Amino acid sequence: MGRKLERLKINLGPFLPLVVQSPSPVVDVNPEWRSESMKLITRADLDGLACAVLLKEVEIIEEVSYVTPHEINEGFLEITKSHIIANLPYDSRAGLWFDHHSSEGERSDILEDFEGSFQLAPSAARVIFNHYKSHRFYKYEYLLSEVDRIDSAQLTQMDITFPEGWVLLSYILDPRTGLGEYQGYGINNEHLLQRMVELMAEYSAEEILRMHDIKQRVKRYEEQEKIFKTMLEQKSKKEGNVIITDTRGMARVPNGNRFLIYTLFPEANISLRIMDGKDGLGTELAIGHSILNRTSFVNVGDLCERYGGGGHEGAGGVEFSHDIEDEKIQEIVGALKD
Ligand SMILES: [Mn+2]
Repeated sequence: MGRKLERLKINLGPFLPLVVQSPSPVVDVNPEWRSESMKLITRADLDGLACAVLLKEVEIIEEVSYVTPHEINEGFLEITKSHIIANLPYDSRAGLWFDHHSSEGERSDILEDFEGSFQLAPSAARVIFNHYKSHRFYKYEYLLSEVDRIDSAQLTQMDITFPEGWVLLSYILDPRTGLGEYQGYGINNEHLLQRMVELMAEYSAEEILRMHDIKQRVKRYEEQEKIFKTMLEQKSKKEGNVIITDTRGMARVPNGNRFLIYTLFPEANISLRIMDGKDGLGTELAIGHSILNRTSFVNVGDLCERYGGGGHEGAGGVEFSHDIEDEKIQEIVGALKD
């Protein structure tokens, strides 16, 4: 983050001078100030859904679509001034943009007077909350505090092994947990994401978890988690402070909670996952700081960049187009050691 970020942080856009000057923390931006309806593009995780819930309170949202950061960066999506992008990378064609990912703050192509807001907040939903300061958001205070905690991975061991409430819902919805690939649910994932926005505005997490379509997924999550845990135990070892999980050569690698590995090795502070590349070609590495033992000083993004990959301080990855030699892996493990 450089000077660019500082400027973005104080640039609240041309519509909010009153908010900035007001001594009161509660100023409702007139929700009717934008009369045309907007289309929201957001990420398919709990933060992205929370962005949709909040924006529906203050804007006229006629459609919500869920895309990946990659799809935005490719530039093939049709994006116009009537689109709002939330919890995803910047695109200058959009009418409004809300995000909190630090890598976006370093971009040099972001227009100074873009509409919306960028802050280094724990969640994109929090950025939207701070931007509109609407009294309509008050009923979501608990949801917001949980989304903040989940999106910035401020989780406890219990949140990982015995998740409840919004934490459990976040795992079930997160594409990284891999439940979406499973067929046979009453409603498909696309449909569920659309319905979740309405459910989150009306019901508590406990009430949503008691609904039939969600219960099916919780059951599936719990079954899958046992298989995933067994796989992790069989395929992982600890070298000093480093956890190494090697799933190369496995016909089918089970998916599951990406934080589970840190509960199995609470004394380690960083993990390295070695996998076969996509379509069985090459090798992929994924590296991440433990969220339960936050003592690693390794800048994972920088390390991955040295091998042709990327990421941010706490997590990153590298893809090799060939089978990687053990020597190179040992070199990387060496760099991860305290
Ligand atoms: Mn987010």
